[in-house]
Amino acid sequence: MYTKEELMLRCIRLAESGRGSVSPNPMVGCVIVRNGAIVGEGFHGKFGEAHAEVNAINSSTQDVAGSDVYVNLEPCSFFGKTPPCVDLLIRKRVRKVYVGMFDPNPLVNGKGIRKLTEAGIEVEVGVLEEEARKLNEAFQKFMTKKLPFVVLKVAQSLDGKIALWNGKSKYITSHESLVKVHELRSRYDAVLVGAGTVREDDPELTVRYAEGRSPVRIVLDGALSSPVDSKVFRKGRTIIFYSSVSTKNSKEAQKRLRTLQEQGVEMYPLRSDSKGKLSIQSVLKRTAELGIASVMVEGGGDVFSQFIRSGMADKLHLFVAPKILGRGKSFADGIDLRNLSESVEVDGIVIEQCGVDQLFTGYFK
Ligand code: AOF
Ligand code: ZN
Repeated sequence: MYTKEELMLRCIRLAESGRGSVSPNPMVGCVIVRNGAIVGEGFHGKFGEAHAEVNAINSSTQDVAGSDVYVNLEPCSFFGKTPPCVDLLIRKRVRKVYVGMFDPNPLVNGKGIRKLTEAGIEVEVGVLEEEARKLNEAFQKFMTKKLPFVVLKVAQSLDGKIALWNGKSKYITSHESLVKVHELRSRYDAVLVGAGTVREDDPELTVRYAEGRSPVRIVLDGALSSPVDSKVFRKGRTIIFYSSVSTKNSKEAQKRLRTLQEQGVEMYPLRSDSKGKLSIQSVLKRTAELGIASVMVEGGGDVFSQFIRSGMADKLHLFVAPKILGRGKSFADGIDLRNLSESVEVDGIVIEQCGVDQLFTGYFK
């Protein structure tokens, strides 16, 4: 006999198989149990395709009438790209549905559970709720705030430097950390860097040292100053956000704009301050409108500081290499506080070893 927690954990593991291909939909897994045995299981595998419950029912080796259904997200109750899962569960006359968490999608949010209950199906909500929420933390933010989940990925030395005084920063951390970074890139919808990082490091921002697909690349380039032959513009989907104001009267910027467009780069003008610095709020709003539910920010220092100052960063992955770089740049140099009481707090830090480095993961309060 399995416990309900074991079965929900199985749903979460199954759900993770959809990572990288279901966004901006949530990751969902489903297990069907009859007389104490698992008779069917499935997961949502691709955006626009069948939901976890449908796949689990279709995979079942037995009639599912009278069975217990485990699913990490409340079954949906509306016609989206697919018909409502609750209708299917009711039609199949299942006995009880164990749910990890409510669906934050306002089109569902409690309606799925109500419909099941009204049809006489028992429902228990909140099995491994914390784990279920963590799995779909990006979906939760995207659904409720209409903004992407924002993760800062920083690599620094023991003395807190992300680059030398002359800007050199490639590579501070170990090979194991590099592999981990590529794994992280494969999890998030997009990675974002500032034009300075494109100029200094010429990164590809693809997934090469881990399994999985490469993310969309986003470059914040207010003045459109990135070299048009940068690696980030060569393959895959790349987006540039630039300032409509600071590029308007520059012939040079207009020329780059056309060249990059011809290269297939997606270009979007945004609001900026008088110096051409883009508003983080408009960057994120536009990103969400493009259907991108999570973004990992990879630098540089100005960009990290801007995101922290905006209060719109959700999560931090901080790699710390056992080295001292001396005079150099920190990822938070752009934050200028007068009182310790204003310090930015990071919650629930977990520390992992990555080769000789340590990875600190936590959440901005
Ligand atoms: C479920 N099971 O496996 C998933 C659910 O456009 P659609 O039809 O794919 O609907 C997407 C919405 O359905 C999504 O925003 C979320 O509310 C829910 N996702 N629900 O019962 C699943 N992926
Ligand atoms: Zn569904």
